[in-house]
Amino acid sequence: MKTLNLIIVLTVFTLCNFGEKLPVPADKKATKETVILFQSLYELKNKGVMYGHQDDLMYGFTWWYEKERSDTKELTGDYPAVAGFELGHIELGSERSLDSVSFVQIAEQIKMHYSRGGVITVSWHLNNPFTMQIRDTLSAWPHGSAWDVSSTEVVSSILPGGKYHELFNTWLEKLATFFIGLKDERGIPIPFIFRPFHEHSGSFFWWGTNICTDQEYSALWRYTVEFLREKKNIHNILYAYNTDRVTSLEQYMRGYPGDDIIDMLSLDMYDRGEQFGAELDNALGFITKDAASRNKLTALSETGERRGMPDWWSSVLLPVVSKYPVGYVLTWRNTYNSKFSVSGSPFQFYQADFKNFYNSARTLFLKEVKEENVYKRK
Ligand code: BMA
Repeated sequence: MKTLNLIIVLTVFTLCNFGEKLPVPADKKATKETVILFQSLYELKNKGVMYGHQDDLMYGFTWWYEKERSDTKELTGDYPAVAGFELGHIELGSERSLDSVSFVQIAEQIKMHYSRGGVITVSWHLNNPFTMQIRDTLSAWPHGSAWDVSSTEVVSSILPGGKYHELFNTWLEKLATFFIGLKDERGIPIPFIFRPFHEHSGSFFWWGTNICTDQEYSALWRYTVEFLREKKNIHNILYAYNTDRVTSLEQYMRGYPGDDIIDMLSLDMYDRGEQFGAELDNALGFITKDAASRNKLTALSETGERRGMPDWWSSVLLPVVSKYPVGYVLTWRNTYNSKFSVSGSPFQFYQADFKNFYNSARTLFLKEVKEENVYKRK
């Protein structure tokens, strides 16, 4: 009887412990800090939603690269928890991104945000490697850019065996070199979320649903991750799968590269009108549910307010993201425009309501996330 009791106690103990075990990143060789970041974010998504802002640390509506400056901080007194950065044109060997931001300065701010205890996410609007090669004297935007969807041969041309496969490898080499440079002062690689080939369900980038097959899209993802992970030995990246607006899980998952590649299921959705709240609710409902079943992170990785709506943050965005375990919401860049310096920032329009969003117990900005010590837990 005693032995039976002991067995029962031990079994219950083991099951409880097993139940508490936190999931790990897809990369089996992920660095210690990357595993801890993954697990911190996994738990944090049940506590609140982090606020993220693209290029927040690089420029604002009325200023350009001033080291400690941030539009978010100017409004709320705190930095965003998640800082977004864009690497478009790194593949060309350029010194500056497609948004004219210096890559050296991007690396500086990534290190800075990491040292402050914040979370980093990186996007990549890479050029079109296929159409870029076509001589076109009348060429005008979007010729050769990420937005050039004039050919359906792009993805197949850069996969192994394709005409531009070697060219694509040189692009990945340049990307890898930048990633390898992201180290802290002790030489420890800085963990970050990478969200390439984003908004797959749309057809406005050359990797979109109607421009390549689902198999090609998945192969592109797998090739890229394996290149960085296996060939370049980079193990400080969490990979975010991403689509634009979707109405079903089936649509969301088209081209999904696999749980051994992906760490985060993310969605981009901008408010284009009345139906947004219900559509976002529906999509976040099935995405967060599926993410839970796969032990993955979640995010609303790009969103933006409805034009002319001063209380969008508290009346539209917050109620929906509060319903689900969404890791972070990120709003896109405050495009620098010298004319705003004179006329004031367009941010002023929703300032008061952004503060409501900031003050909500559901939202997390940098100070709250810093306390969580997301890279180094006790
Ligand atoms: C887009 C726009 C572009 C920009 C790109 C990459 O959505 O903001 O102007 O070049 O993101 O940041």
